[in-house]
Amino acid sequence: MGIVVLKMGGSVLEKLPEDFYKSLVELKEKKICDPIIVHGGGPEINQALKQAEVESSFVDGLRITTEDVLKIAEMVMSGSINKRIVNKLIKAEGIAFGLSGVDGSLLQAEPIDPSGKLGFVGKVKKINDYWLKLIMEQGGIPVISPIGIGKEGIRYNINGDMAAAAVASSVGGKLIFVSDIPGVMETIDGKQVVHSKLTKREINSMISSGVIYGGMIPKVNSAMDALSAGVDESVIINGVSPSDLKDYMKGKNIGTKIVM
Ligand code: X2W
Repeated sequence: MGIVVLKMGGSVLEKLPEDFYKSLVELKEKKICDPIIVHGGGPEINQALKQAEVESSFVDGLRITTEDVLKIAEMVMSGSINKRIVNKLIKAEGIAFGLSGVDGSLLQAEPIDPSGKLGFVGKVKKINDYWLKLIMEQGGIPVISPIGIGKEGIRYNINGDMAAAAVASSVGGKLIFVSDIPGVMETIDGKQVVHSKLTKREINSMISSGVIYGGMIPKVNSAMDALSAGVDESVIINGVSPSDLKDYMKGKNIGTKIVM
């Protein structure tokens, strides 16, 4: 049974139907795959920061993380979102374990920018995937919040896409970016088409021409990084359509595959 790491970003979380969680539980029970969830939470962190009147800004898609920002990011992702996903999986009659990268030193991190300009933004240095294997062997689905732990107990805010790519590289699984669109789309001769496969070169030219833009850029970049780090397959699929995940697992041509 192959491992599948699913990255669920903050903007898609509330849109995923109950059926999506049921499909995940079923795939695990039928031993079709072993899912691991890595989630984000950008929009909810924004909201909580606004409420707390804490300023934050982004550099190249990464949130500059002061001590105050880190506290709120951890509270929102490890405290609230993580437990909500676990709850949804349990409601779908699955076994789910929520853990942050701090628990069991799961995501060992270091500053992404040694100059310190980004504050407590981390990148994954090493993964203690022993815990993930233990949970999976006992029938559980691990749900990971991307807060990492470094030297002397310093915690780091890690971009969710990057954390998911690191987990997938470490456990040697497929990496699925769960989105609310069917994949990378383009209008050709007045018709919207979904690209079923894109190479690194094609992606770079689509970024330069503006076909791939905004939040899709970090996604495709993380997908490409994951491939370079040894992940066998990276794909963007639509989680809002209940059949897409199952169809993808059945080997149908679903979503956009990113290849070298
Ligand atoms: C992200 C973590 C959450 C995230 C942040 O603070 O927003 C950094 O930027 P999405 O919903 O997957 O975008 N961390 C360092 O990645 O959320």
